[in-house]
Amino acid sequence: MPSTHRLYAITHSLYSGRARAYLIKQGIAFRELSTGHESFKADVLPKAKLPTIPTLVTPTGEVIRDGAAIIEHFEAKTGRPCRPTGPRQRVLSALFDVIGTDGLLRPAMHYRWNYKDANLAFLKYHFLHSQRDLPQREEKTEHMMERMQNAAQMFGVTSQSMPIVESLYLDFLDALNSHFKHYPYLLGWKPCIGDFGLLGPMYAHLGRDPHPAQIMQQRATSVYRWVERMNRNDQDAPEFFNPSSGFLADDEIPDTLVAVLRILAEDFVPETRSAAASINAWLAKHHPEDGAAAVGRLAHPLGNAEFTIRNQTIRAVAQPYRFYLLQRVQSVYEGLSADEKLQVKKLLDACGMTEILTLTLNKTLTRIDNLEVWQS
Ligand SMILES: N[C@@H](CCC(=O)N[C@@H](CS)C(=O)NCC(=O)O)C(=O)O
Repeated sequence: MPSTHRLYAITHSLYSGRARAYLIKQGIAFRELSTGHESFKADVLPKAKLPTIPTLVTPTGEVIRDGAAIIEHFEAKTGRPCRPTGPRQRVLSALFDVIGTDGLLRPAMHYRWNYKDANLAFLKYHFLHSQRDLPQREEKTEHMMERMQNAAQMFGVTSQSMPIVESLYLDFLDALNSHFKHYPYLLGWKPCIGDFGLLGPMYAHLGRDPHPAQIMQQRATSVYRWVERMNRNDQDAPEFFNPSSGFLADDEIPDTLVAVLRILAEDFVPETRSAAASINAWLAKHHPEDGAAAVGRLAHPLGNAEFTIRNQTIRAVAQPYRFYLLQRVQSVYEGLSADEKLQVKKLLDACGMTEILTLTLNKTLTRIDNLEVWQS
């Protein structure tokens, strides 16, 4: 029996970056393998249900597919070191997890696939080497890369929307850079769940592909340092001369973080509102049974979100996974006392994010046997 965890992942994958950083930060020993490894199809996939990465195999053989589930597996066993206890910090940590996992796919896909001159050779290396050296490796690589190139368009990047996608991302990057000049992590001196979610798009795509990595290095060095820091086991904060430990005291939320969220709210809120309406219309029409798969290859397309930001209409695929994670934010809020709810509402008002508390689907999403499924 193997004595260490196996993480099926790959360097250039968005969701892998989130789980990998968690394992590194928590000091959990693991060996990373690509899904091209023969053990994946034979031993792991039957239990993982979908061929997505990251997928973890524990030393006892348990298979956990999905980054959020991998992190939850360890958090539940170790007293939740990455979940803040203060109500405001707890809500923002969970919110950054949703935004990172689902809210920044547009700039991530755009800066990867729409700057081919700078990025293509680098990407080709990674897509090619995620597979074993079998006869059809070249054709398979072409096919995989072609499929992913449509992703930018699916998430709403067109020649008309491109300038808005870029200006929104650069405003966000500048604001995040101002925050990381003051603190090494989102909520102070150690990473919270939200740091790991946010790292997804900020590592493999925006912090590592040649063109966006150069933007980050040159324009937002403190963000670039955070990306590096999130992939190291220690605190890695030598530029802070009086470092503390833990989350900020007294449930403090720095103004710099409010400024970041105000920018993120510009598309996150209207997109979530429209995606909820679209998926709810799909639910009303299709009445999926309890237990039916809600995401991934087993699900049918559920429609699009359409919304206008900075005078530009954007049309992007509506994904239930956003609501799977948003449910967590909403359930943290529901569990608070009346006084705590007031504090959180005041904070979300300042961030332009209050509406996310009430944007829900008409069915719940839950996880059974490594799949997100619908439930009444
Ligand atoms: N909800 C999953 C999504 C994972 C996911 O979609 N991963 C991508 C790579 S970044 C993948 O495996 N795509 C392959 C496919 O969908 O066939 C998670 O958060 O782990």
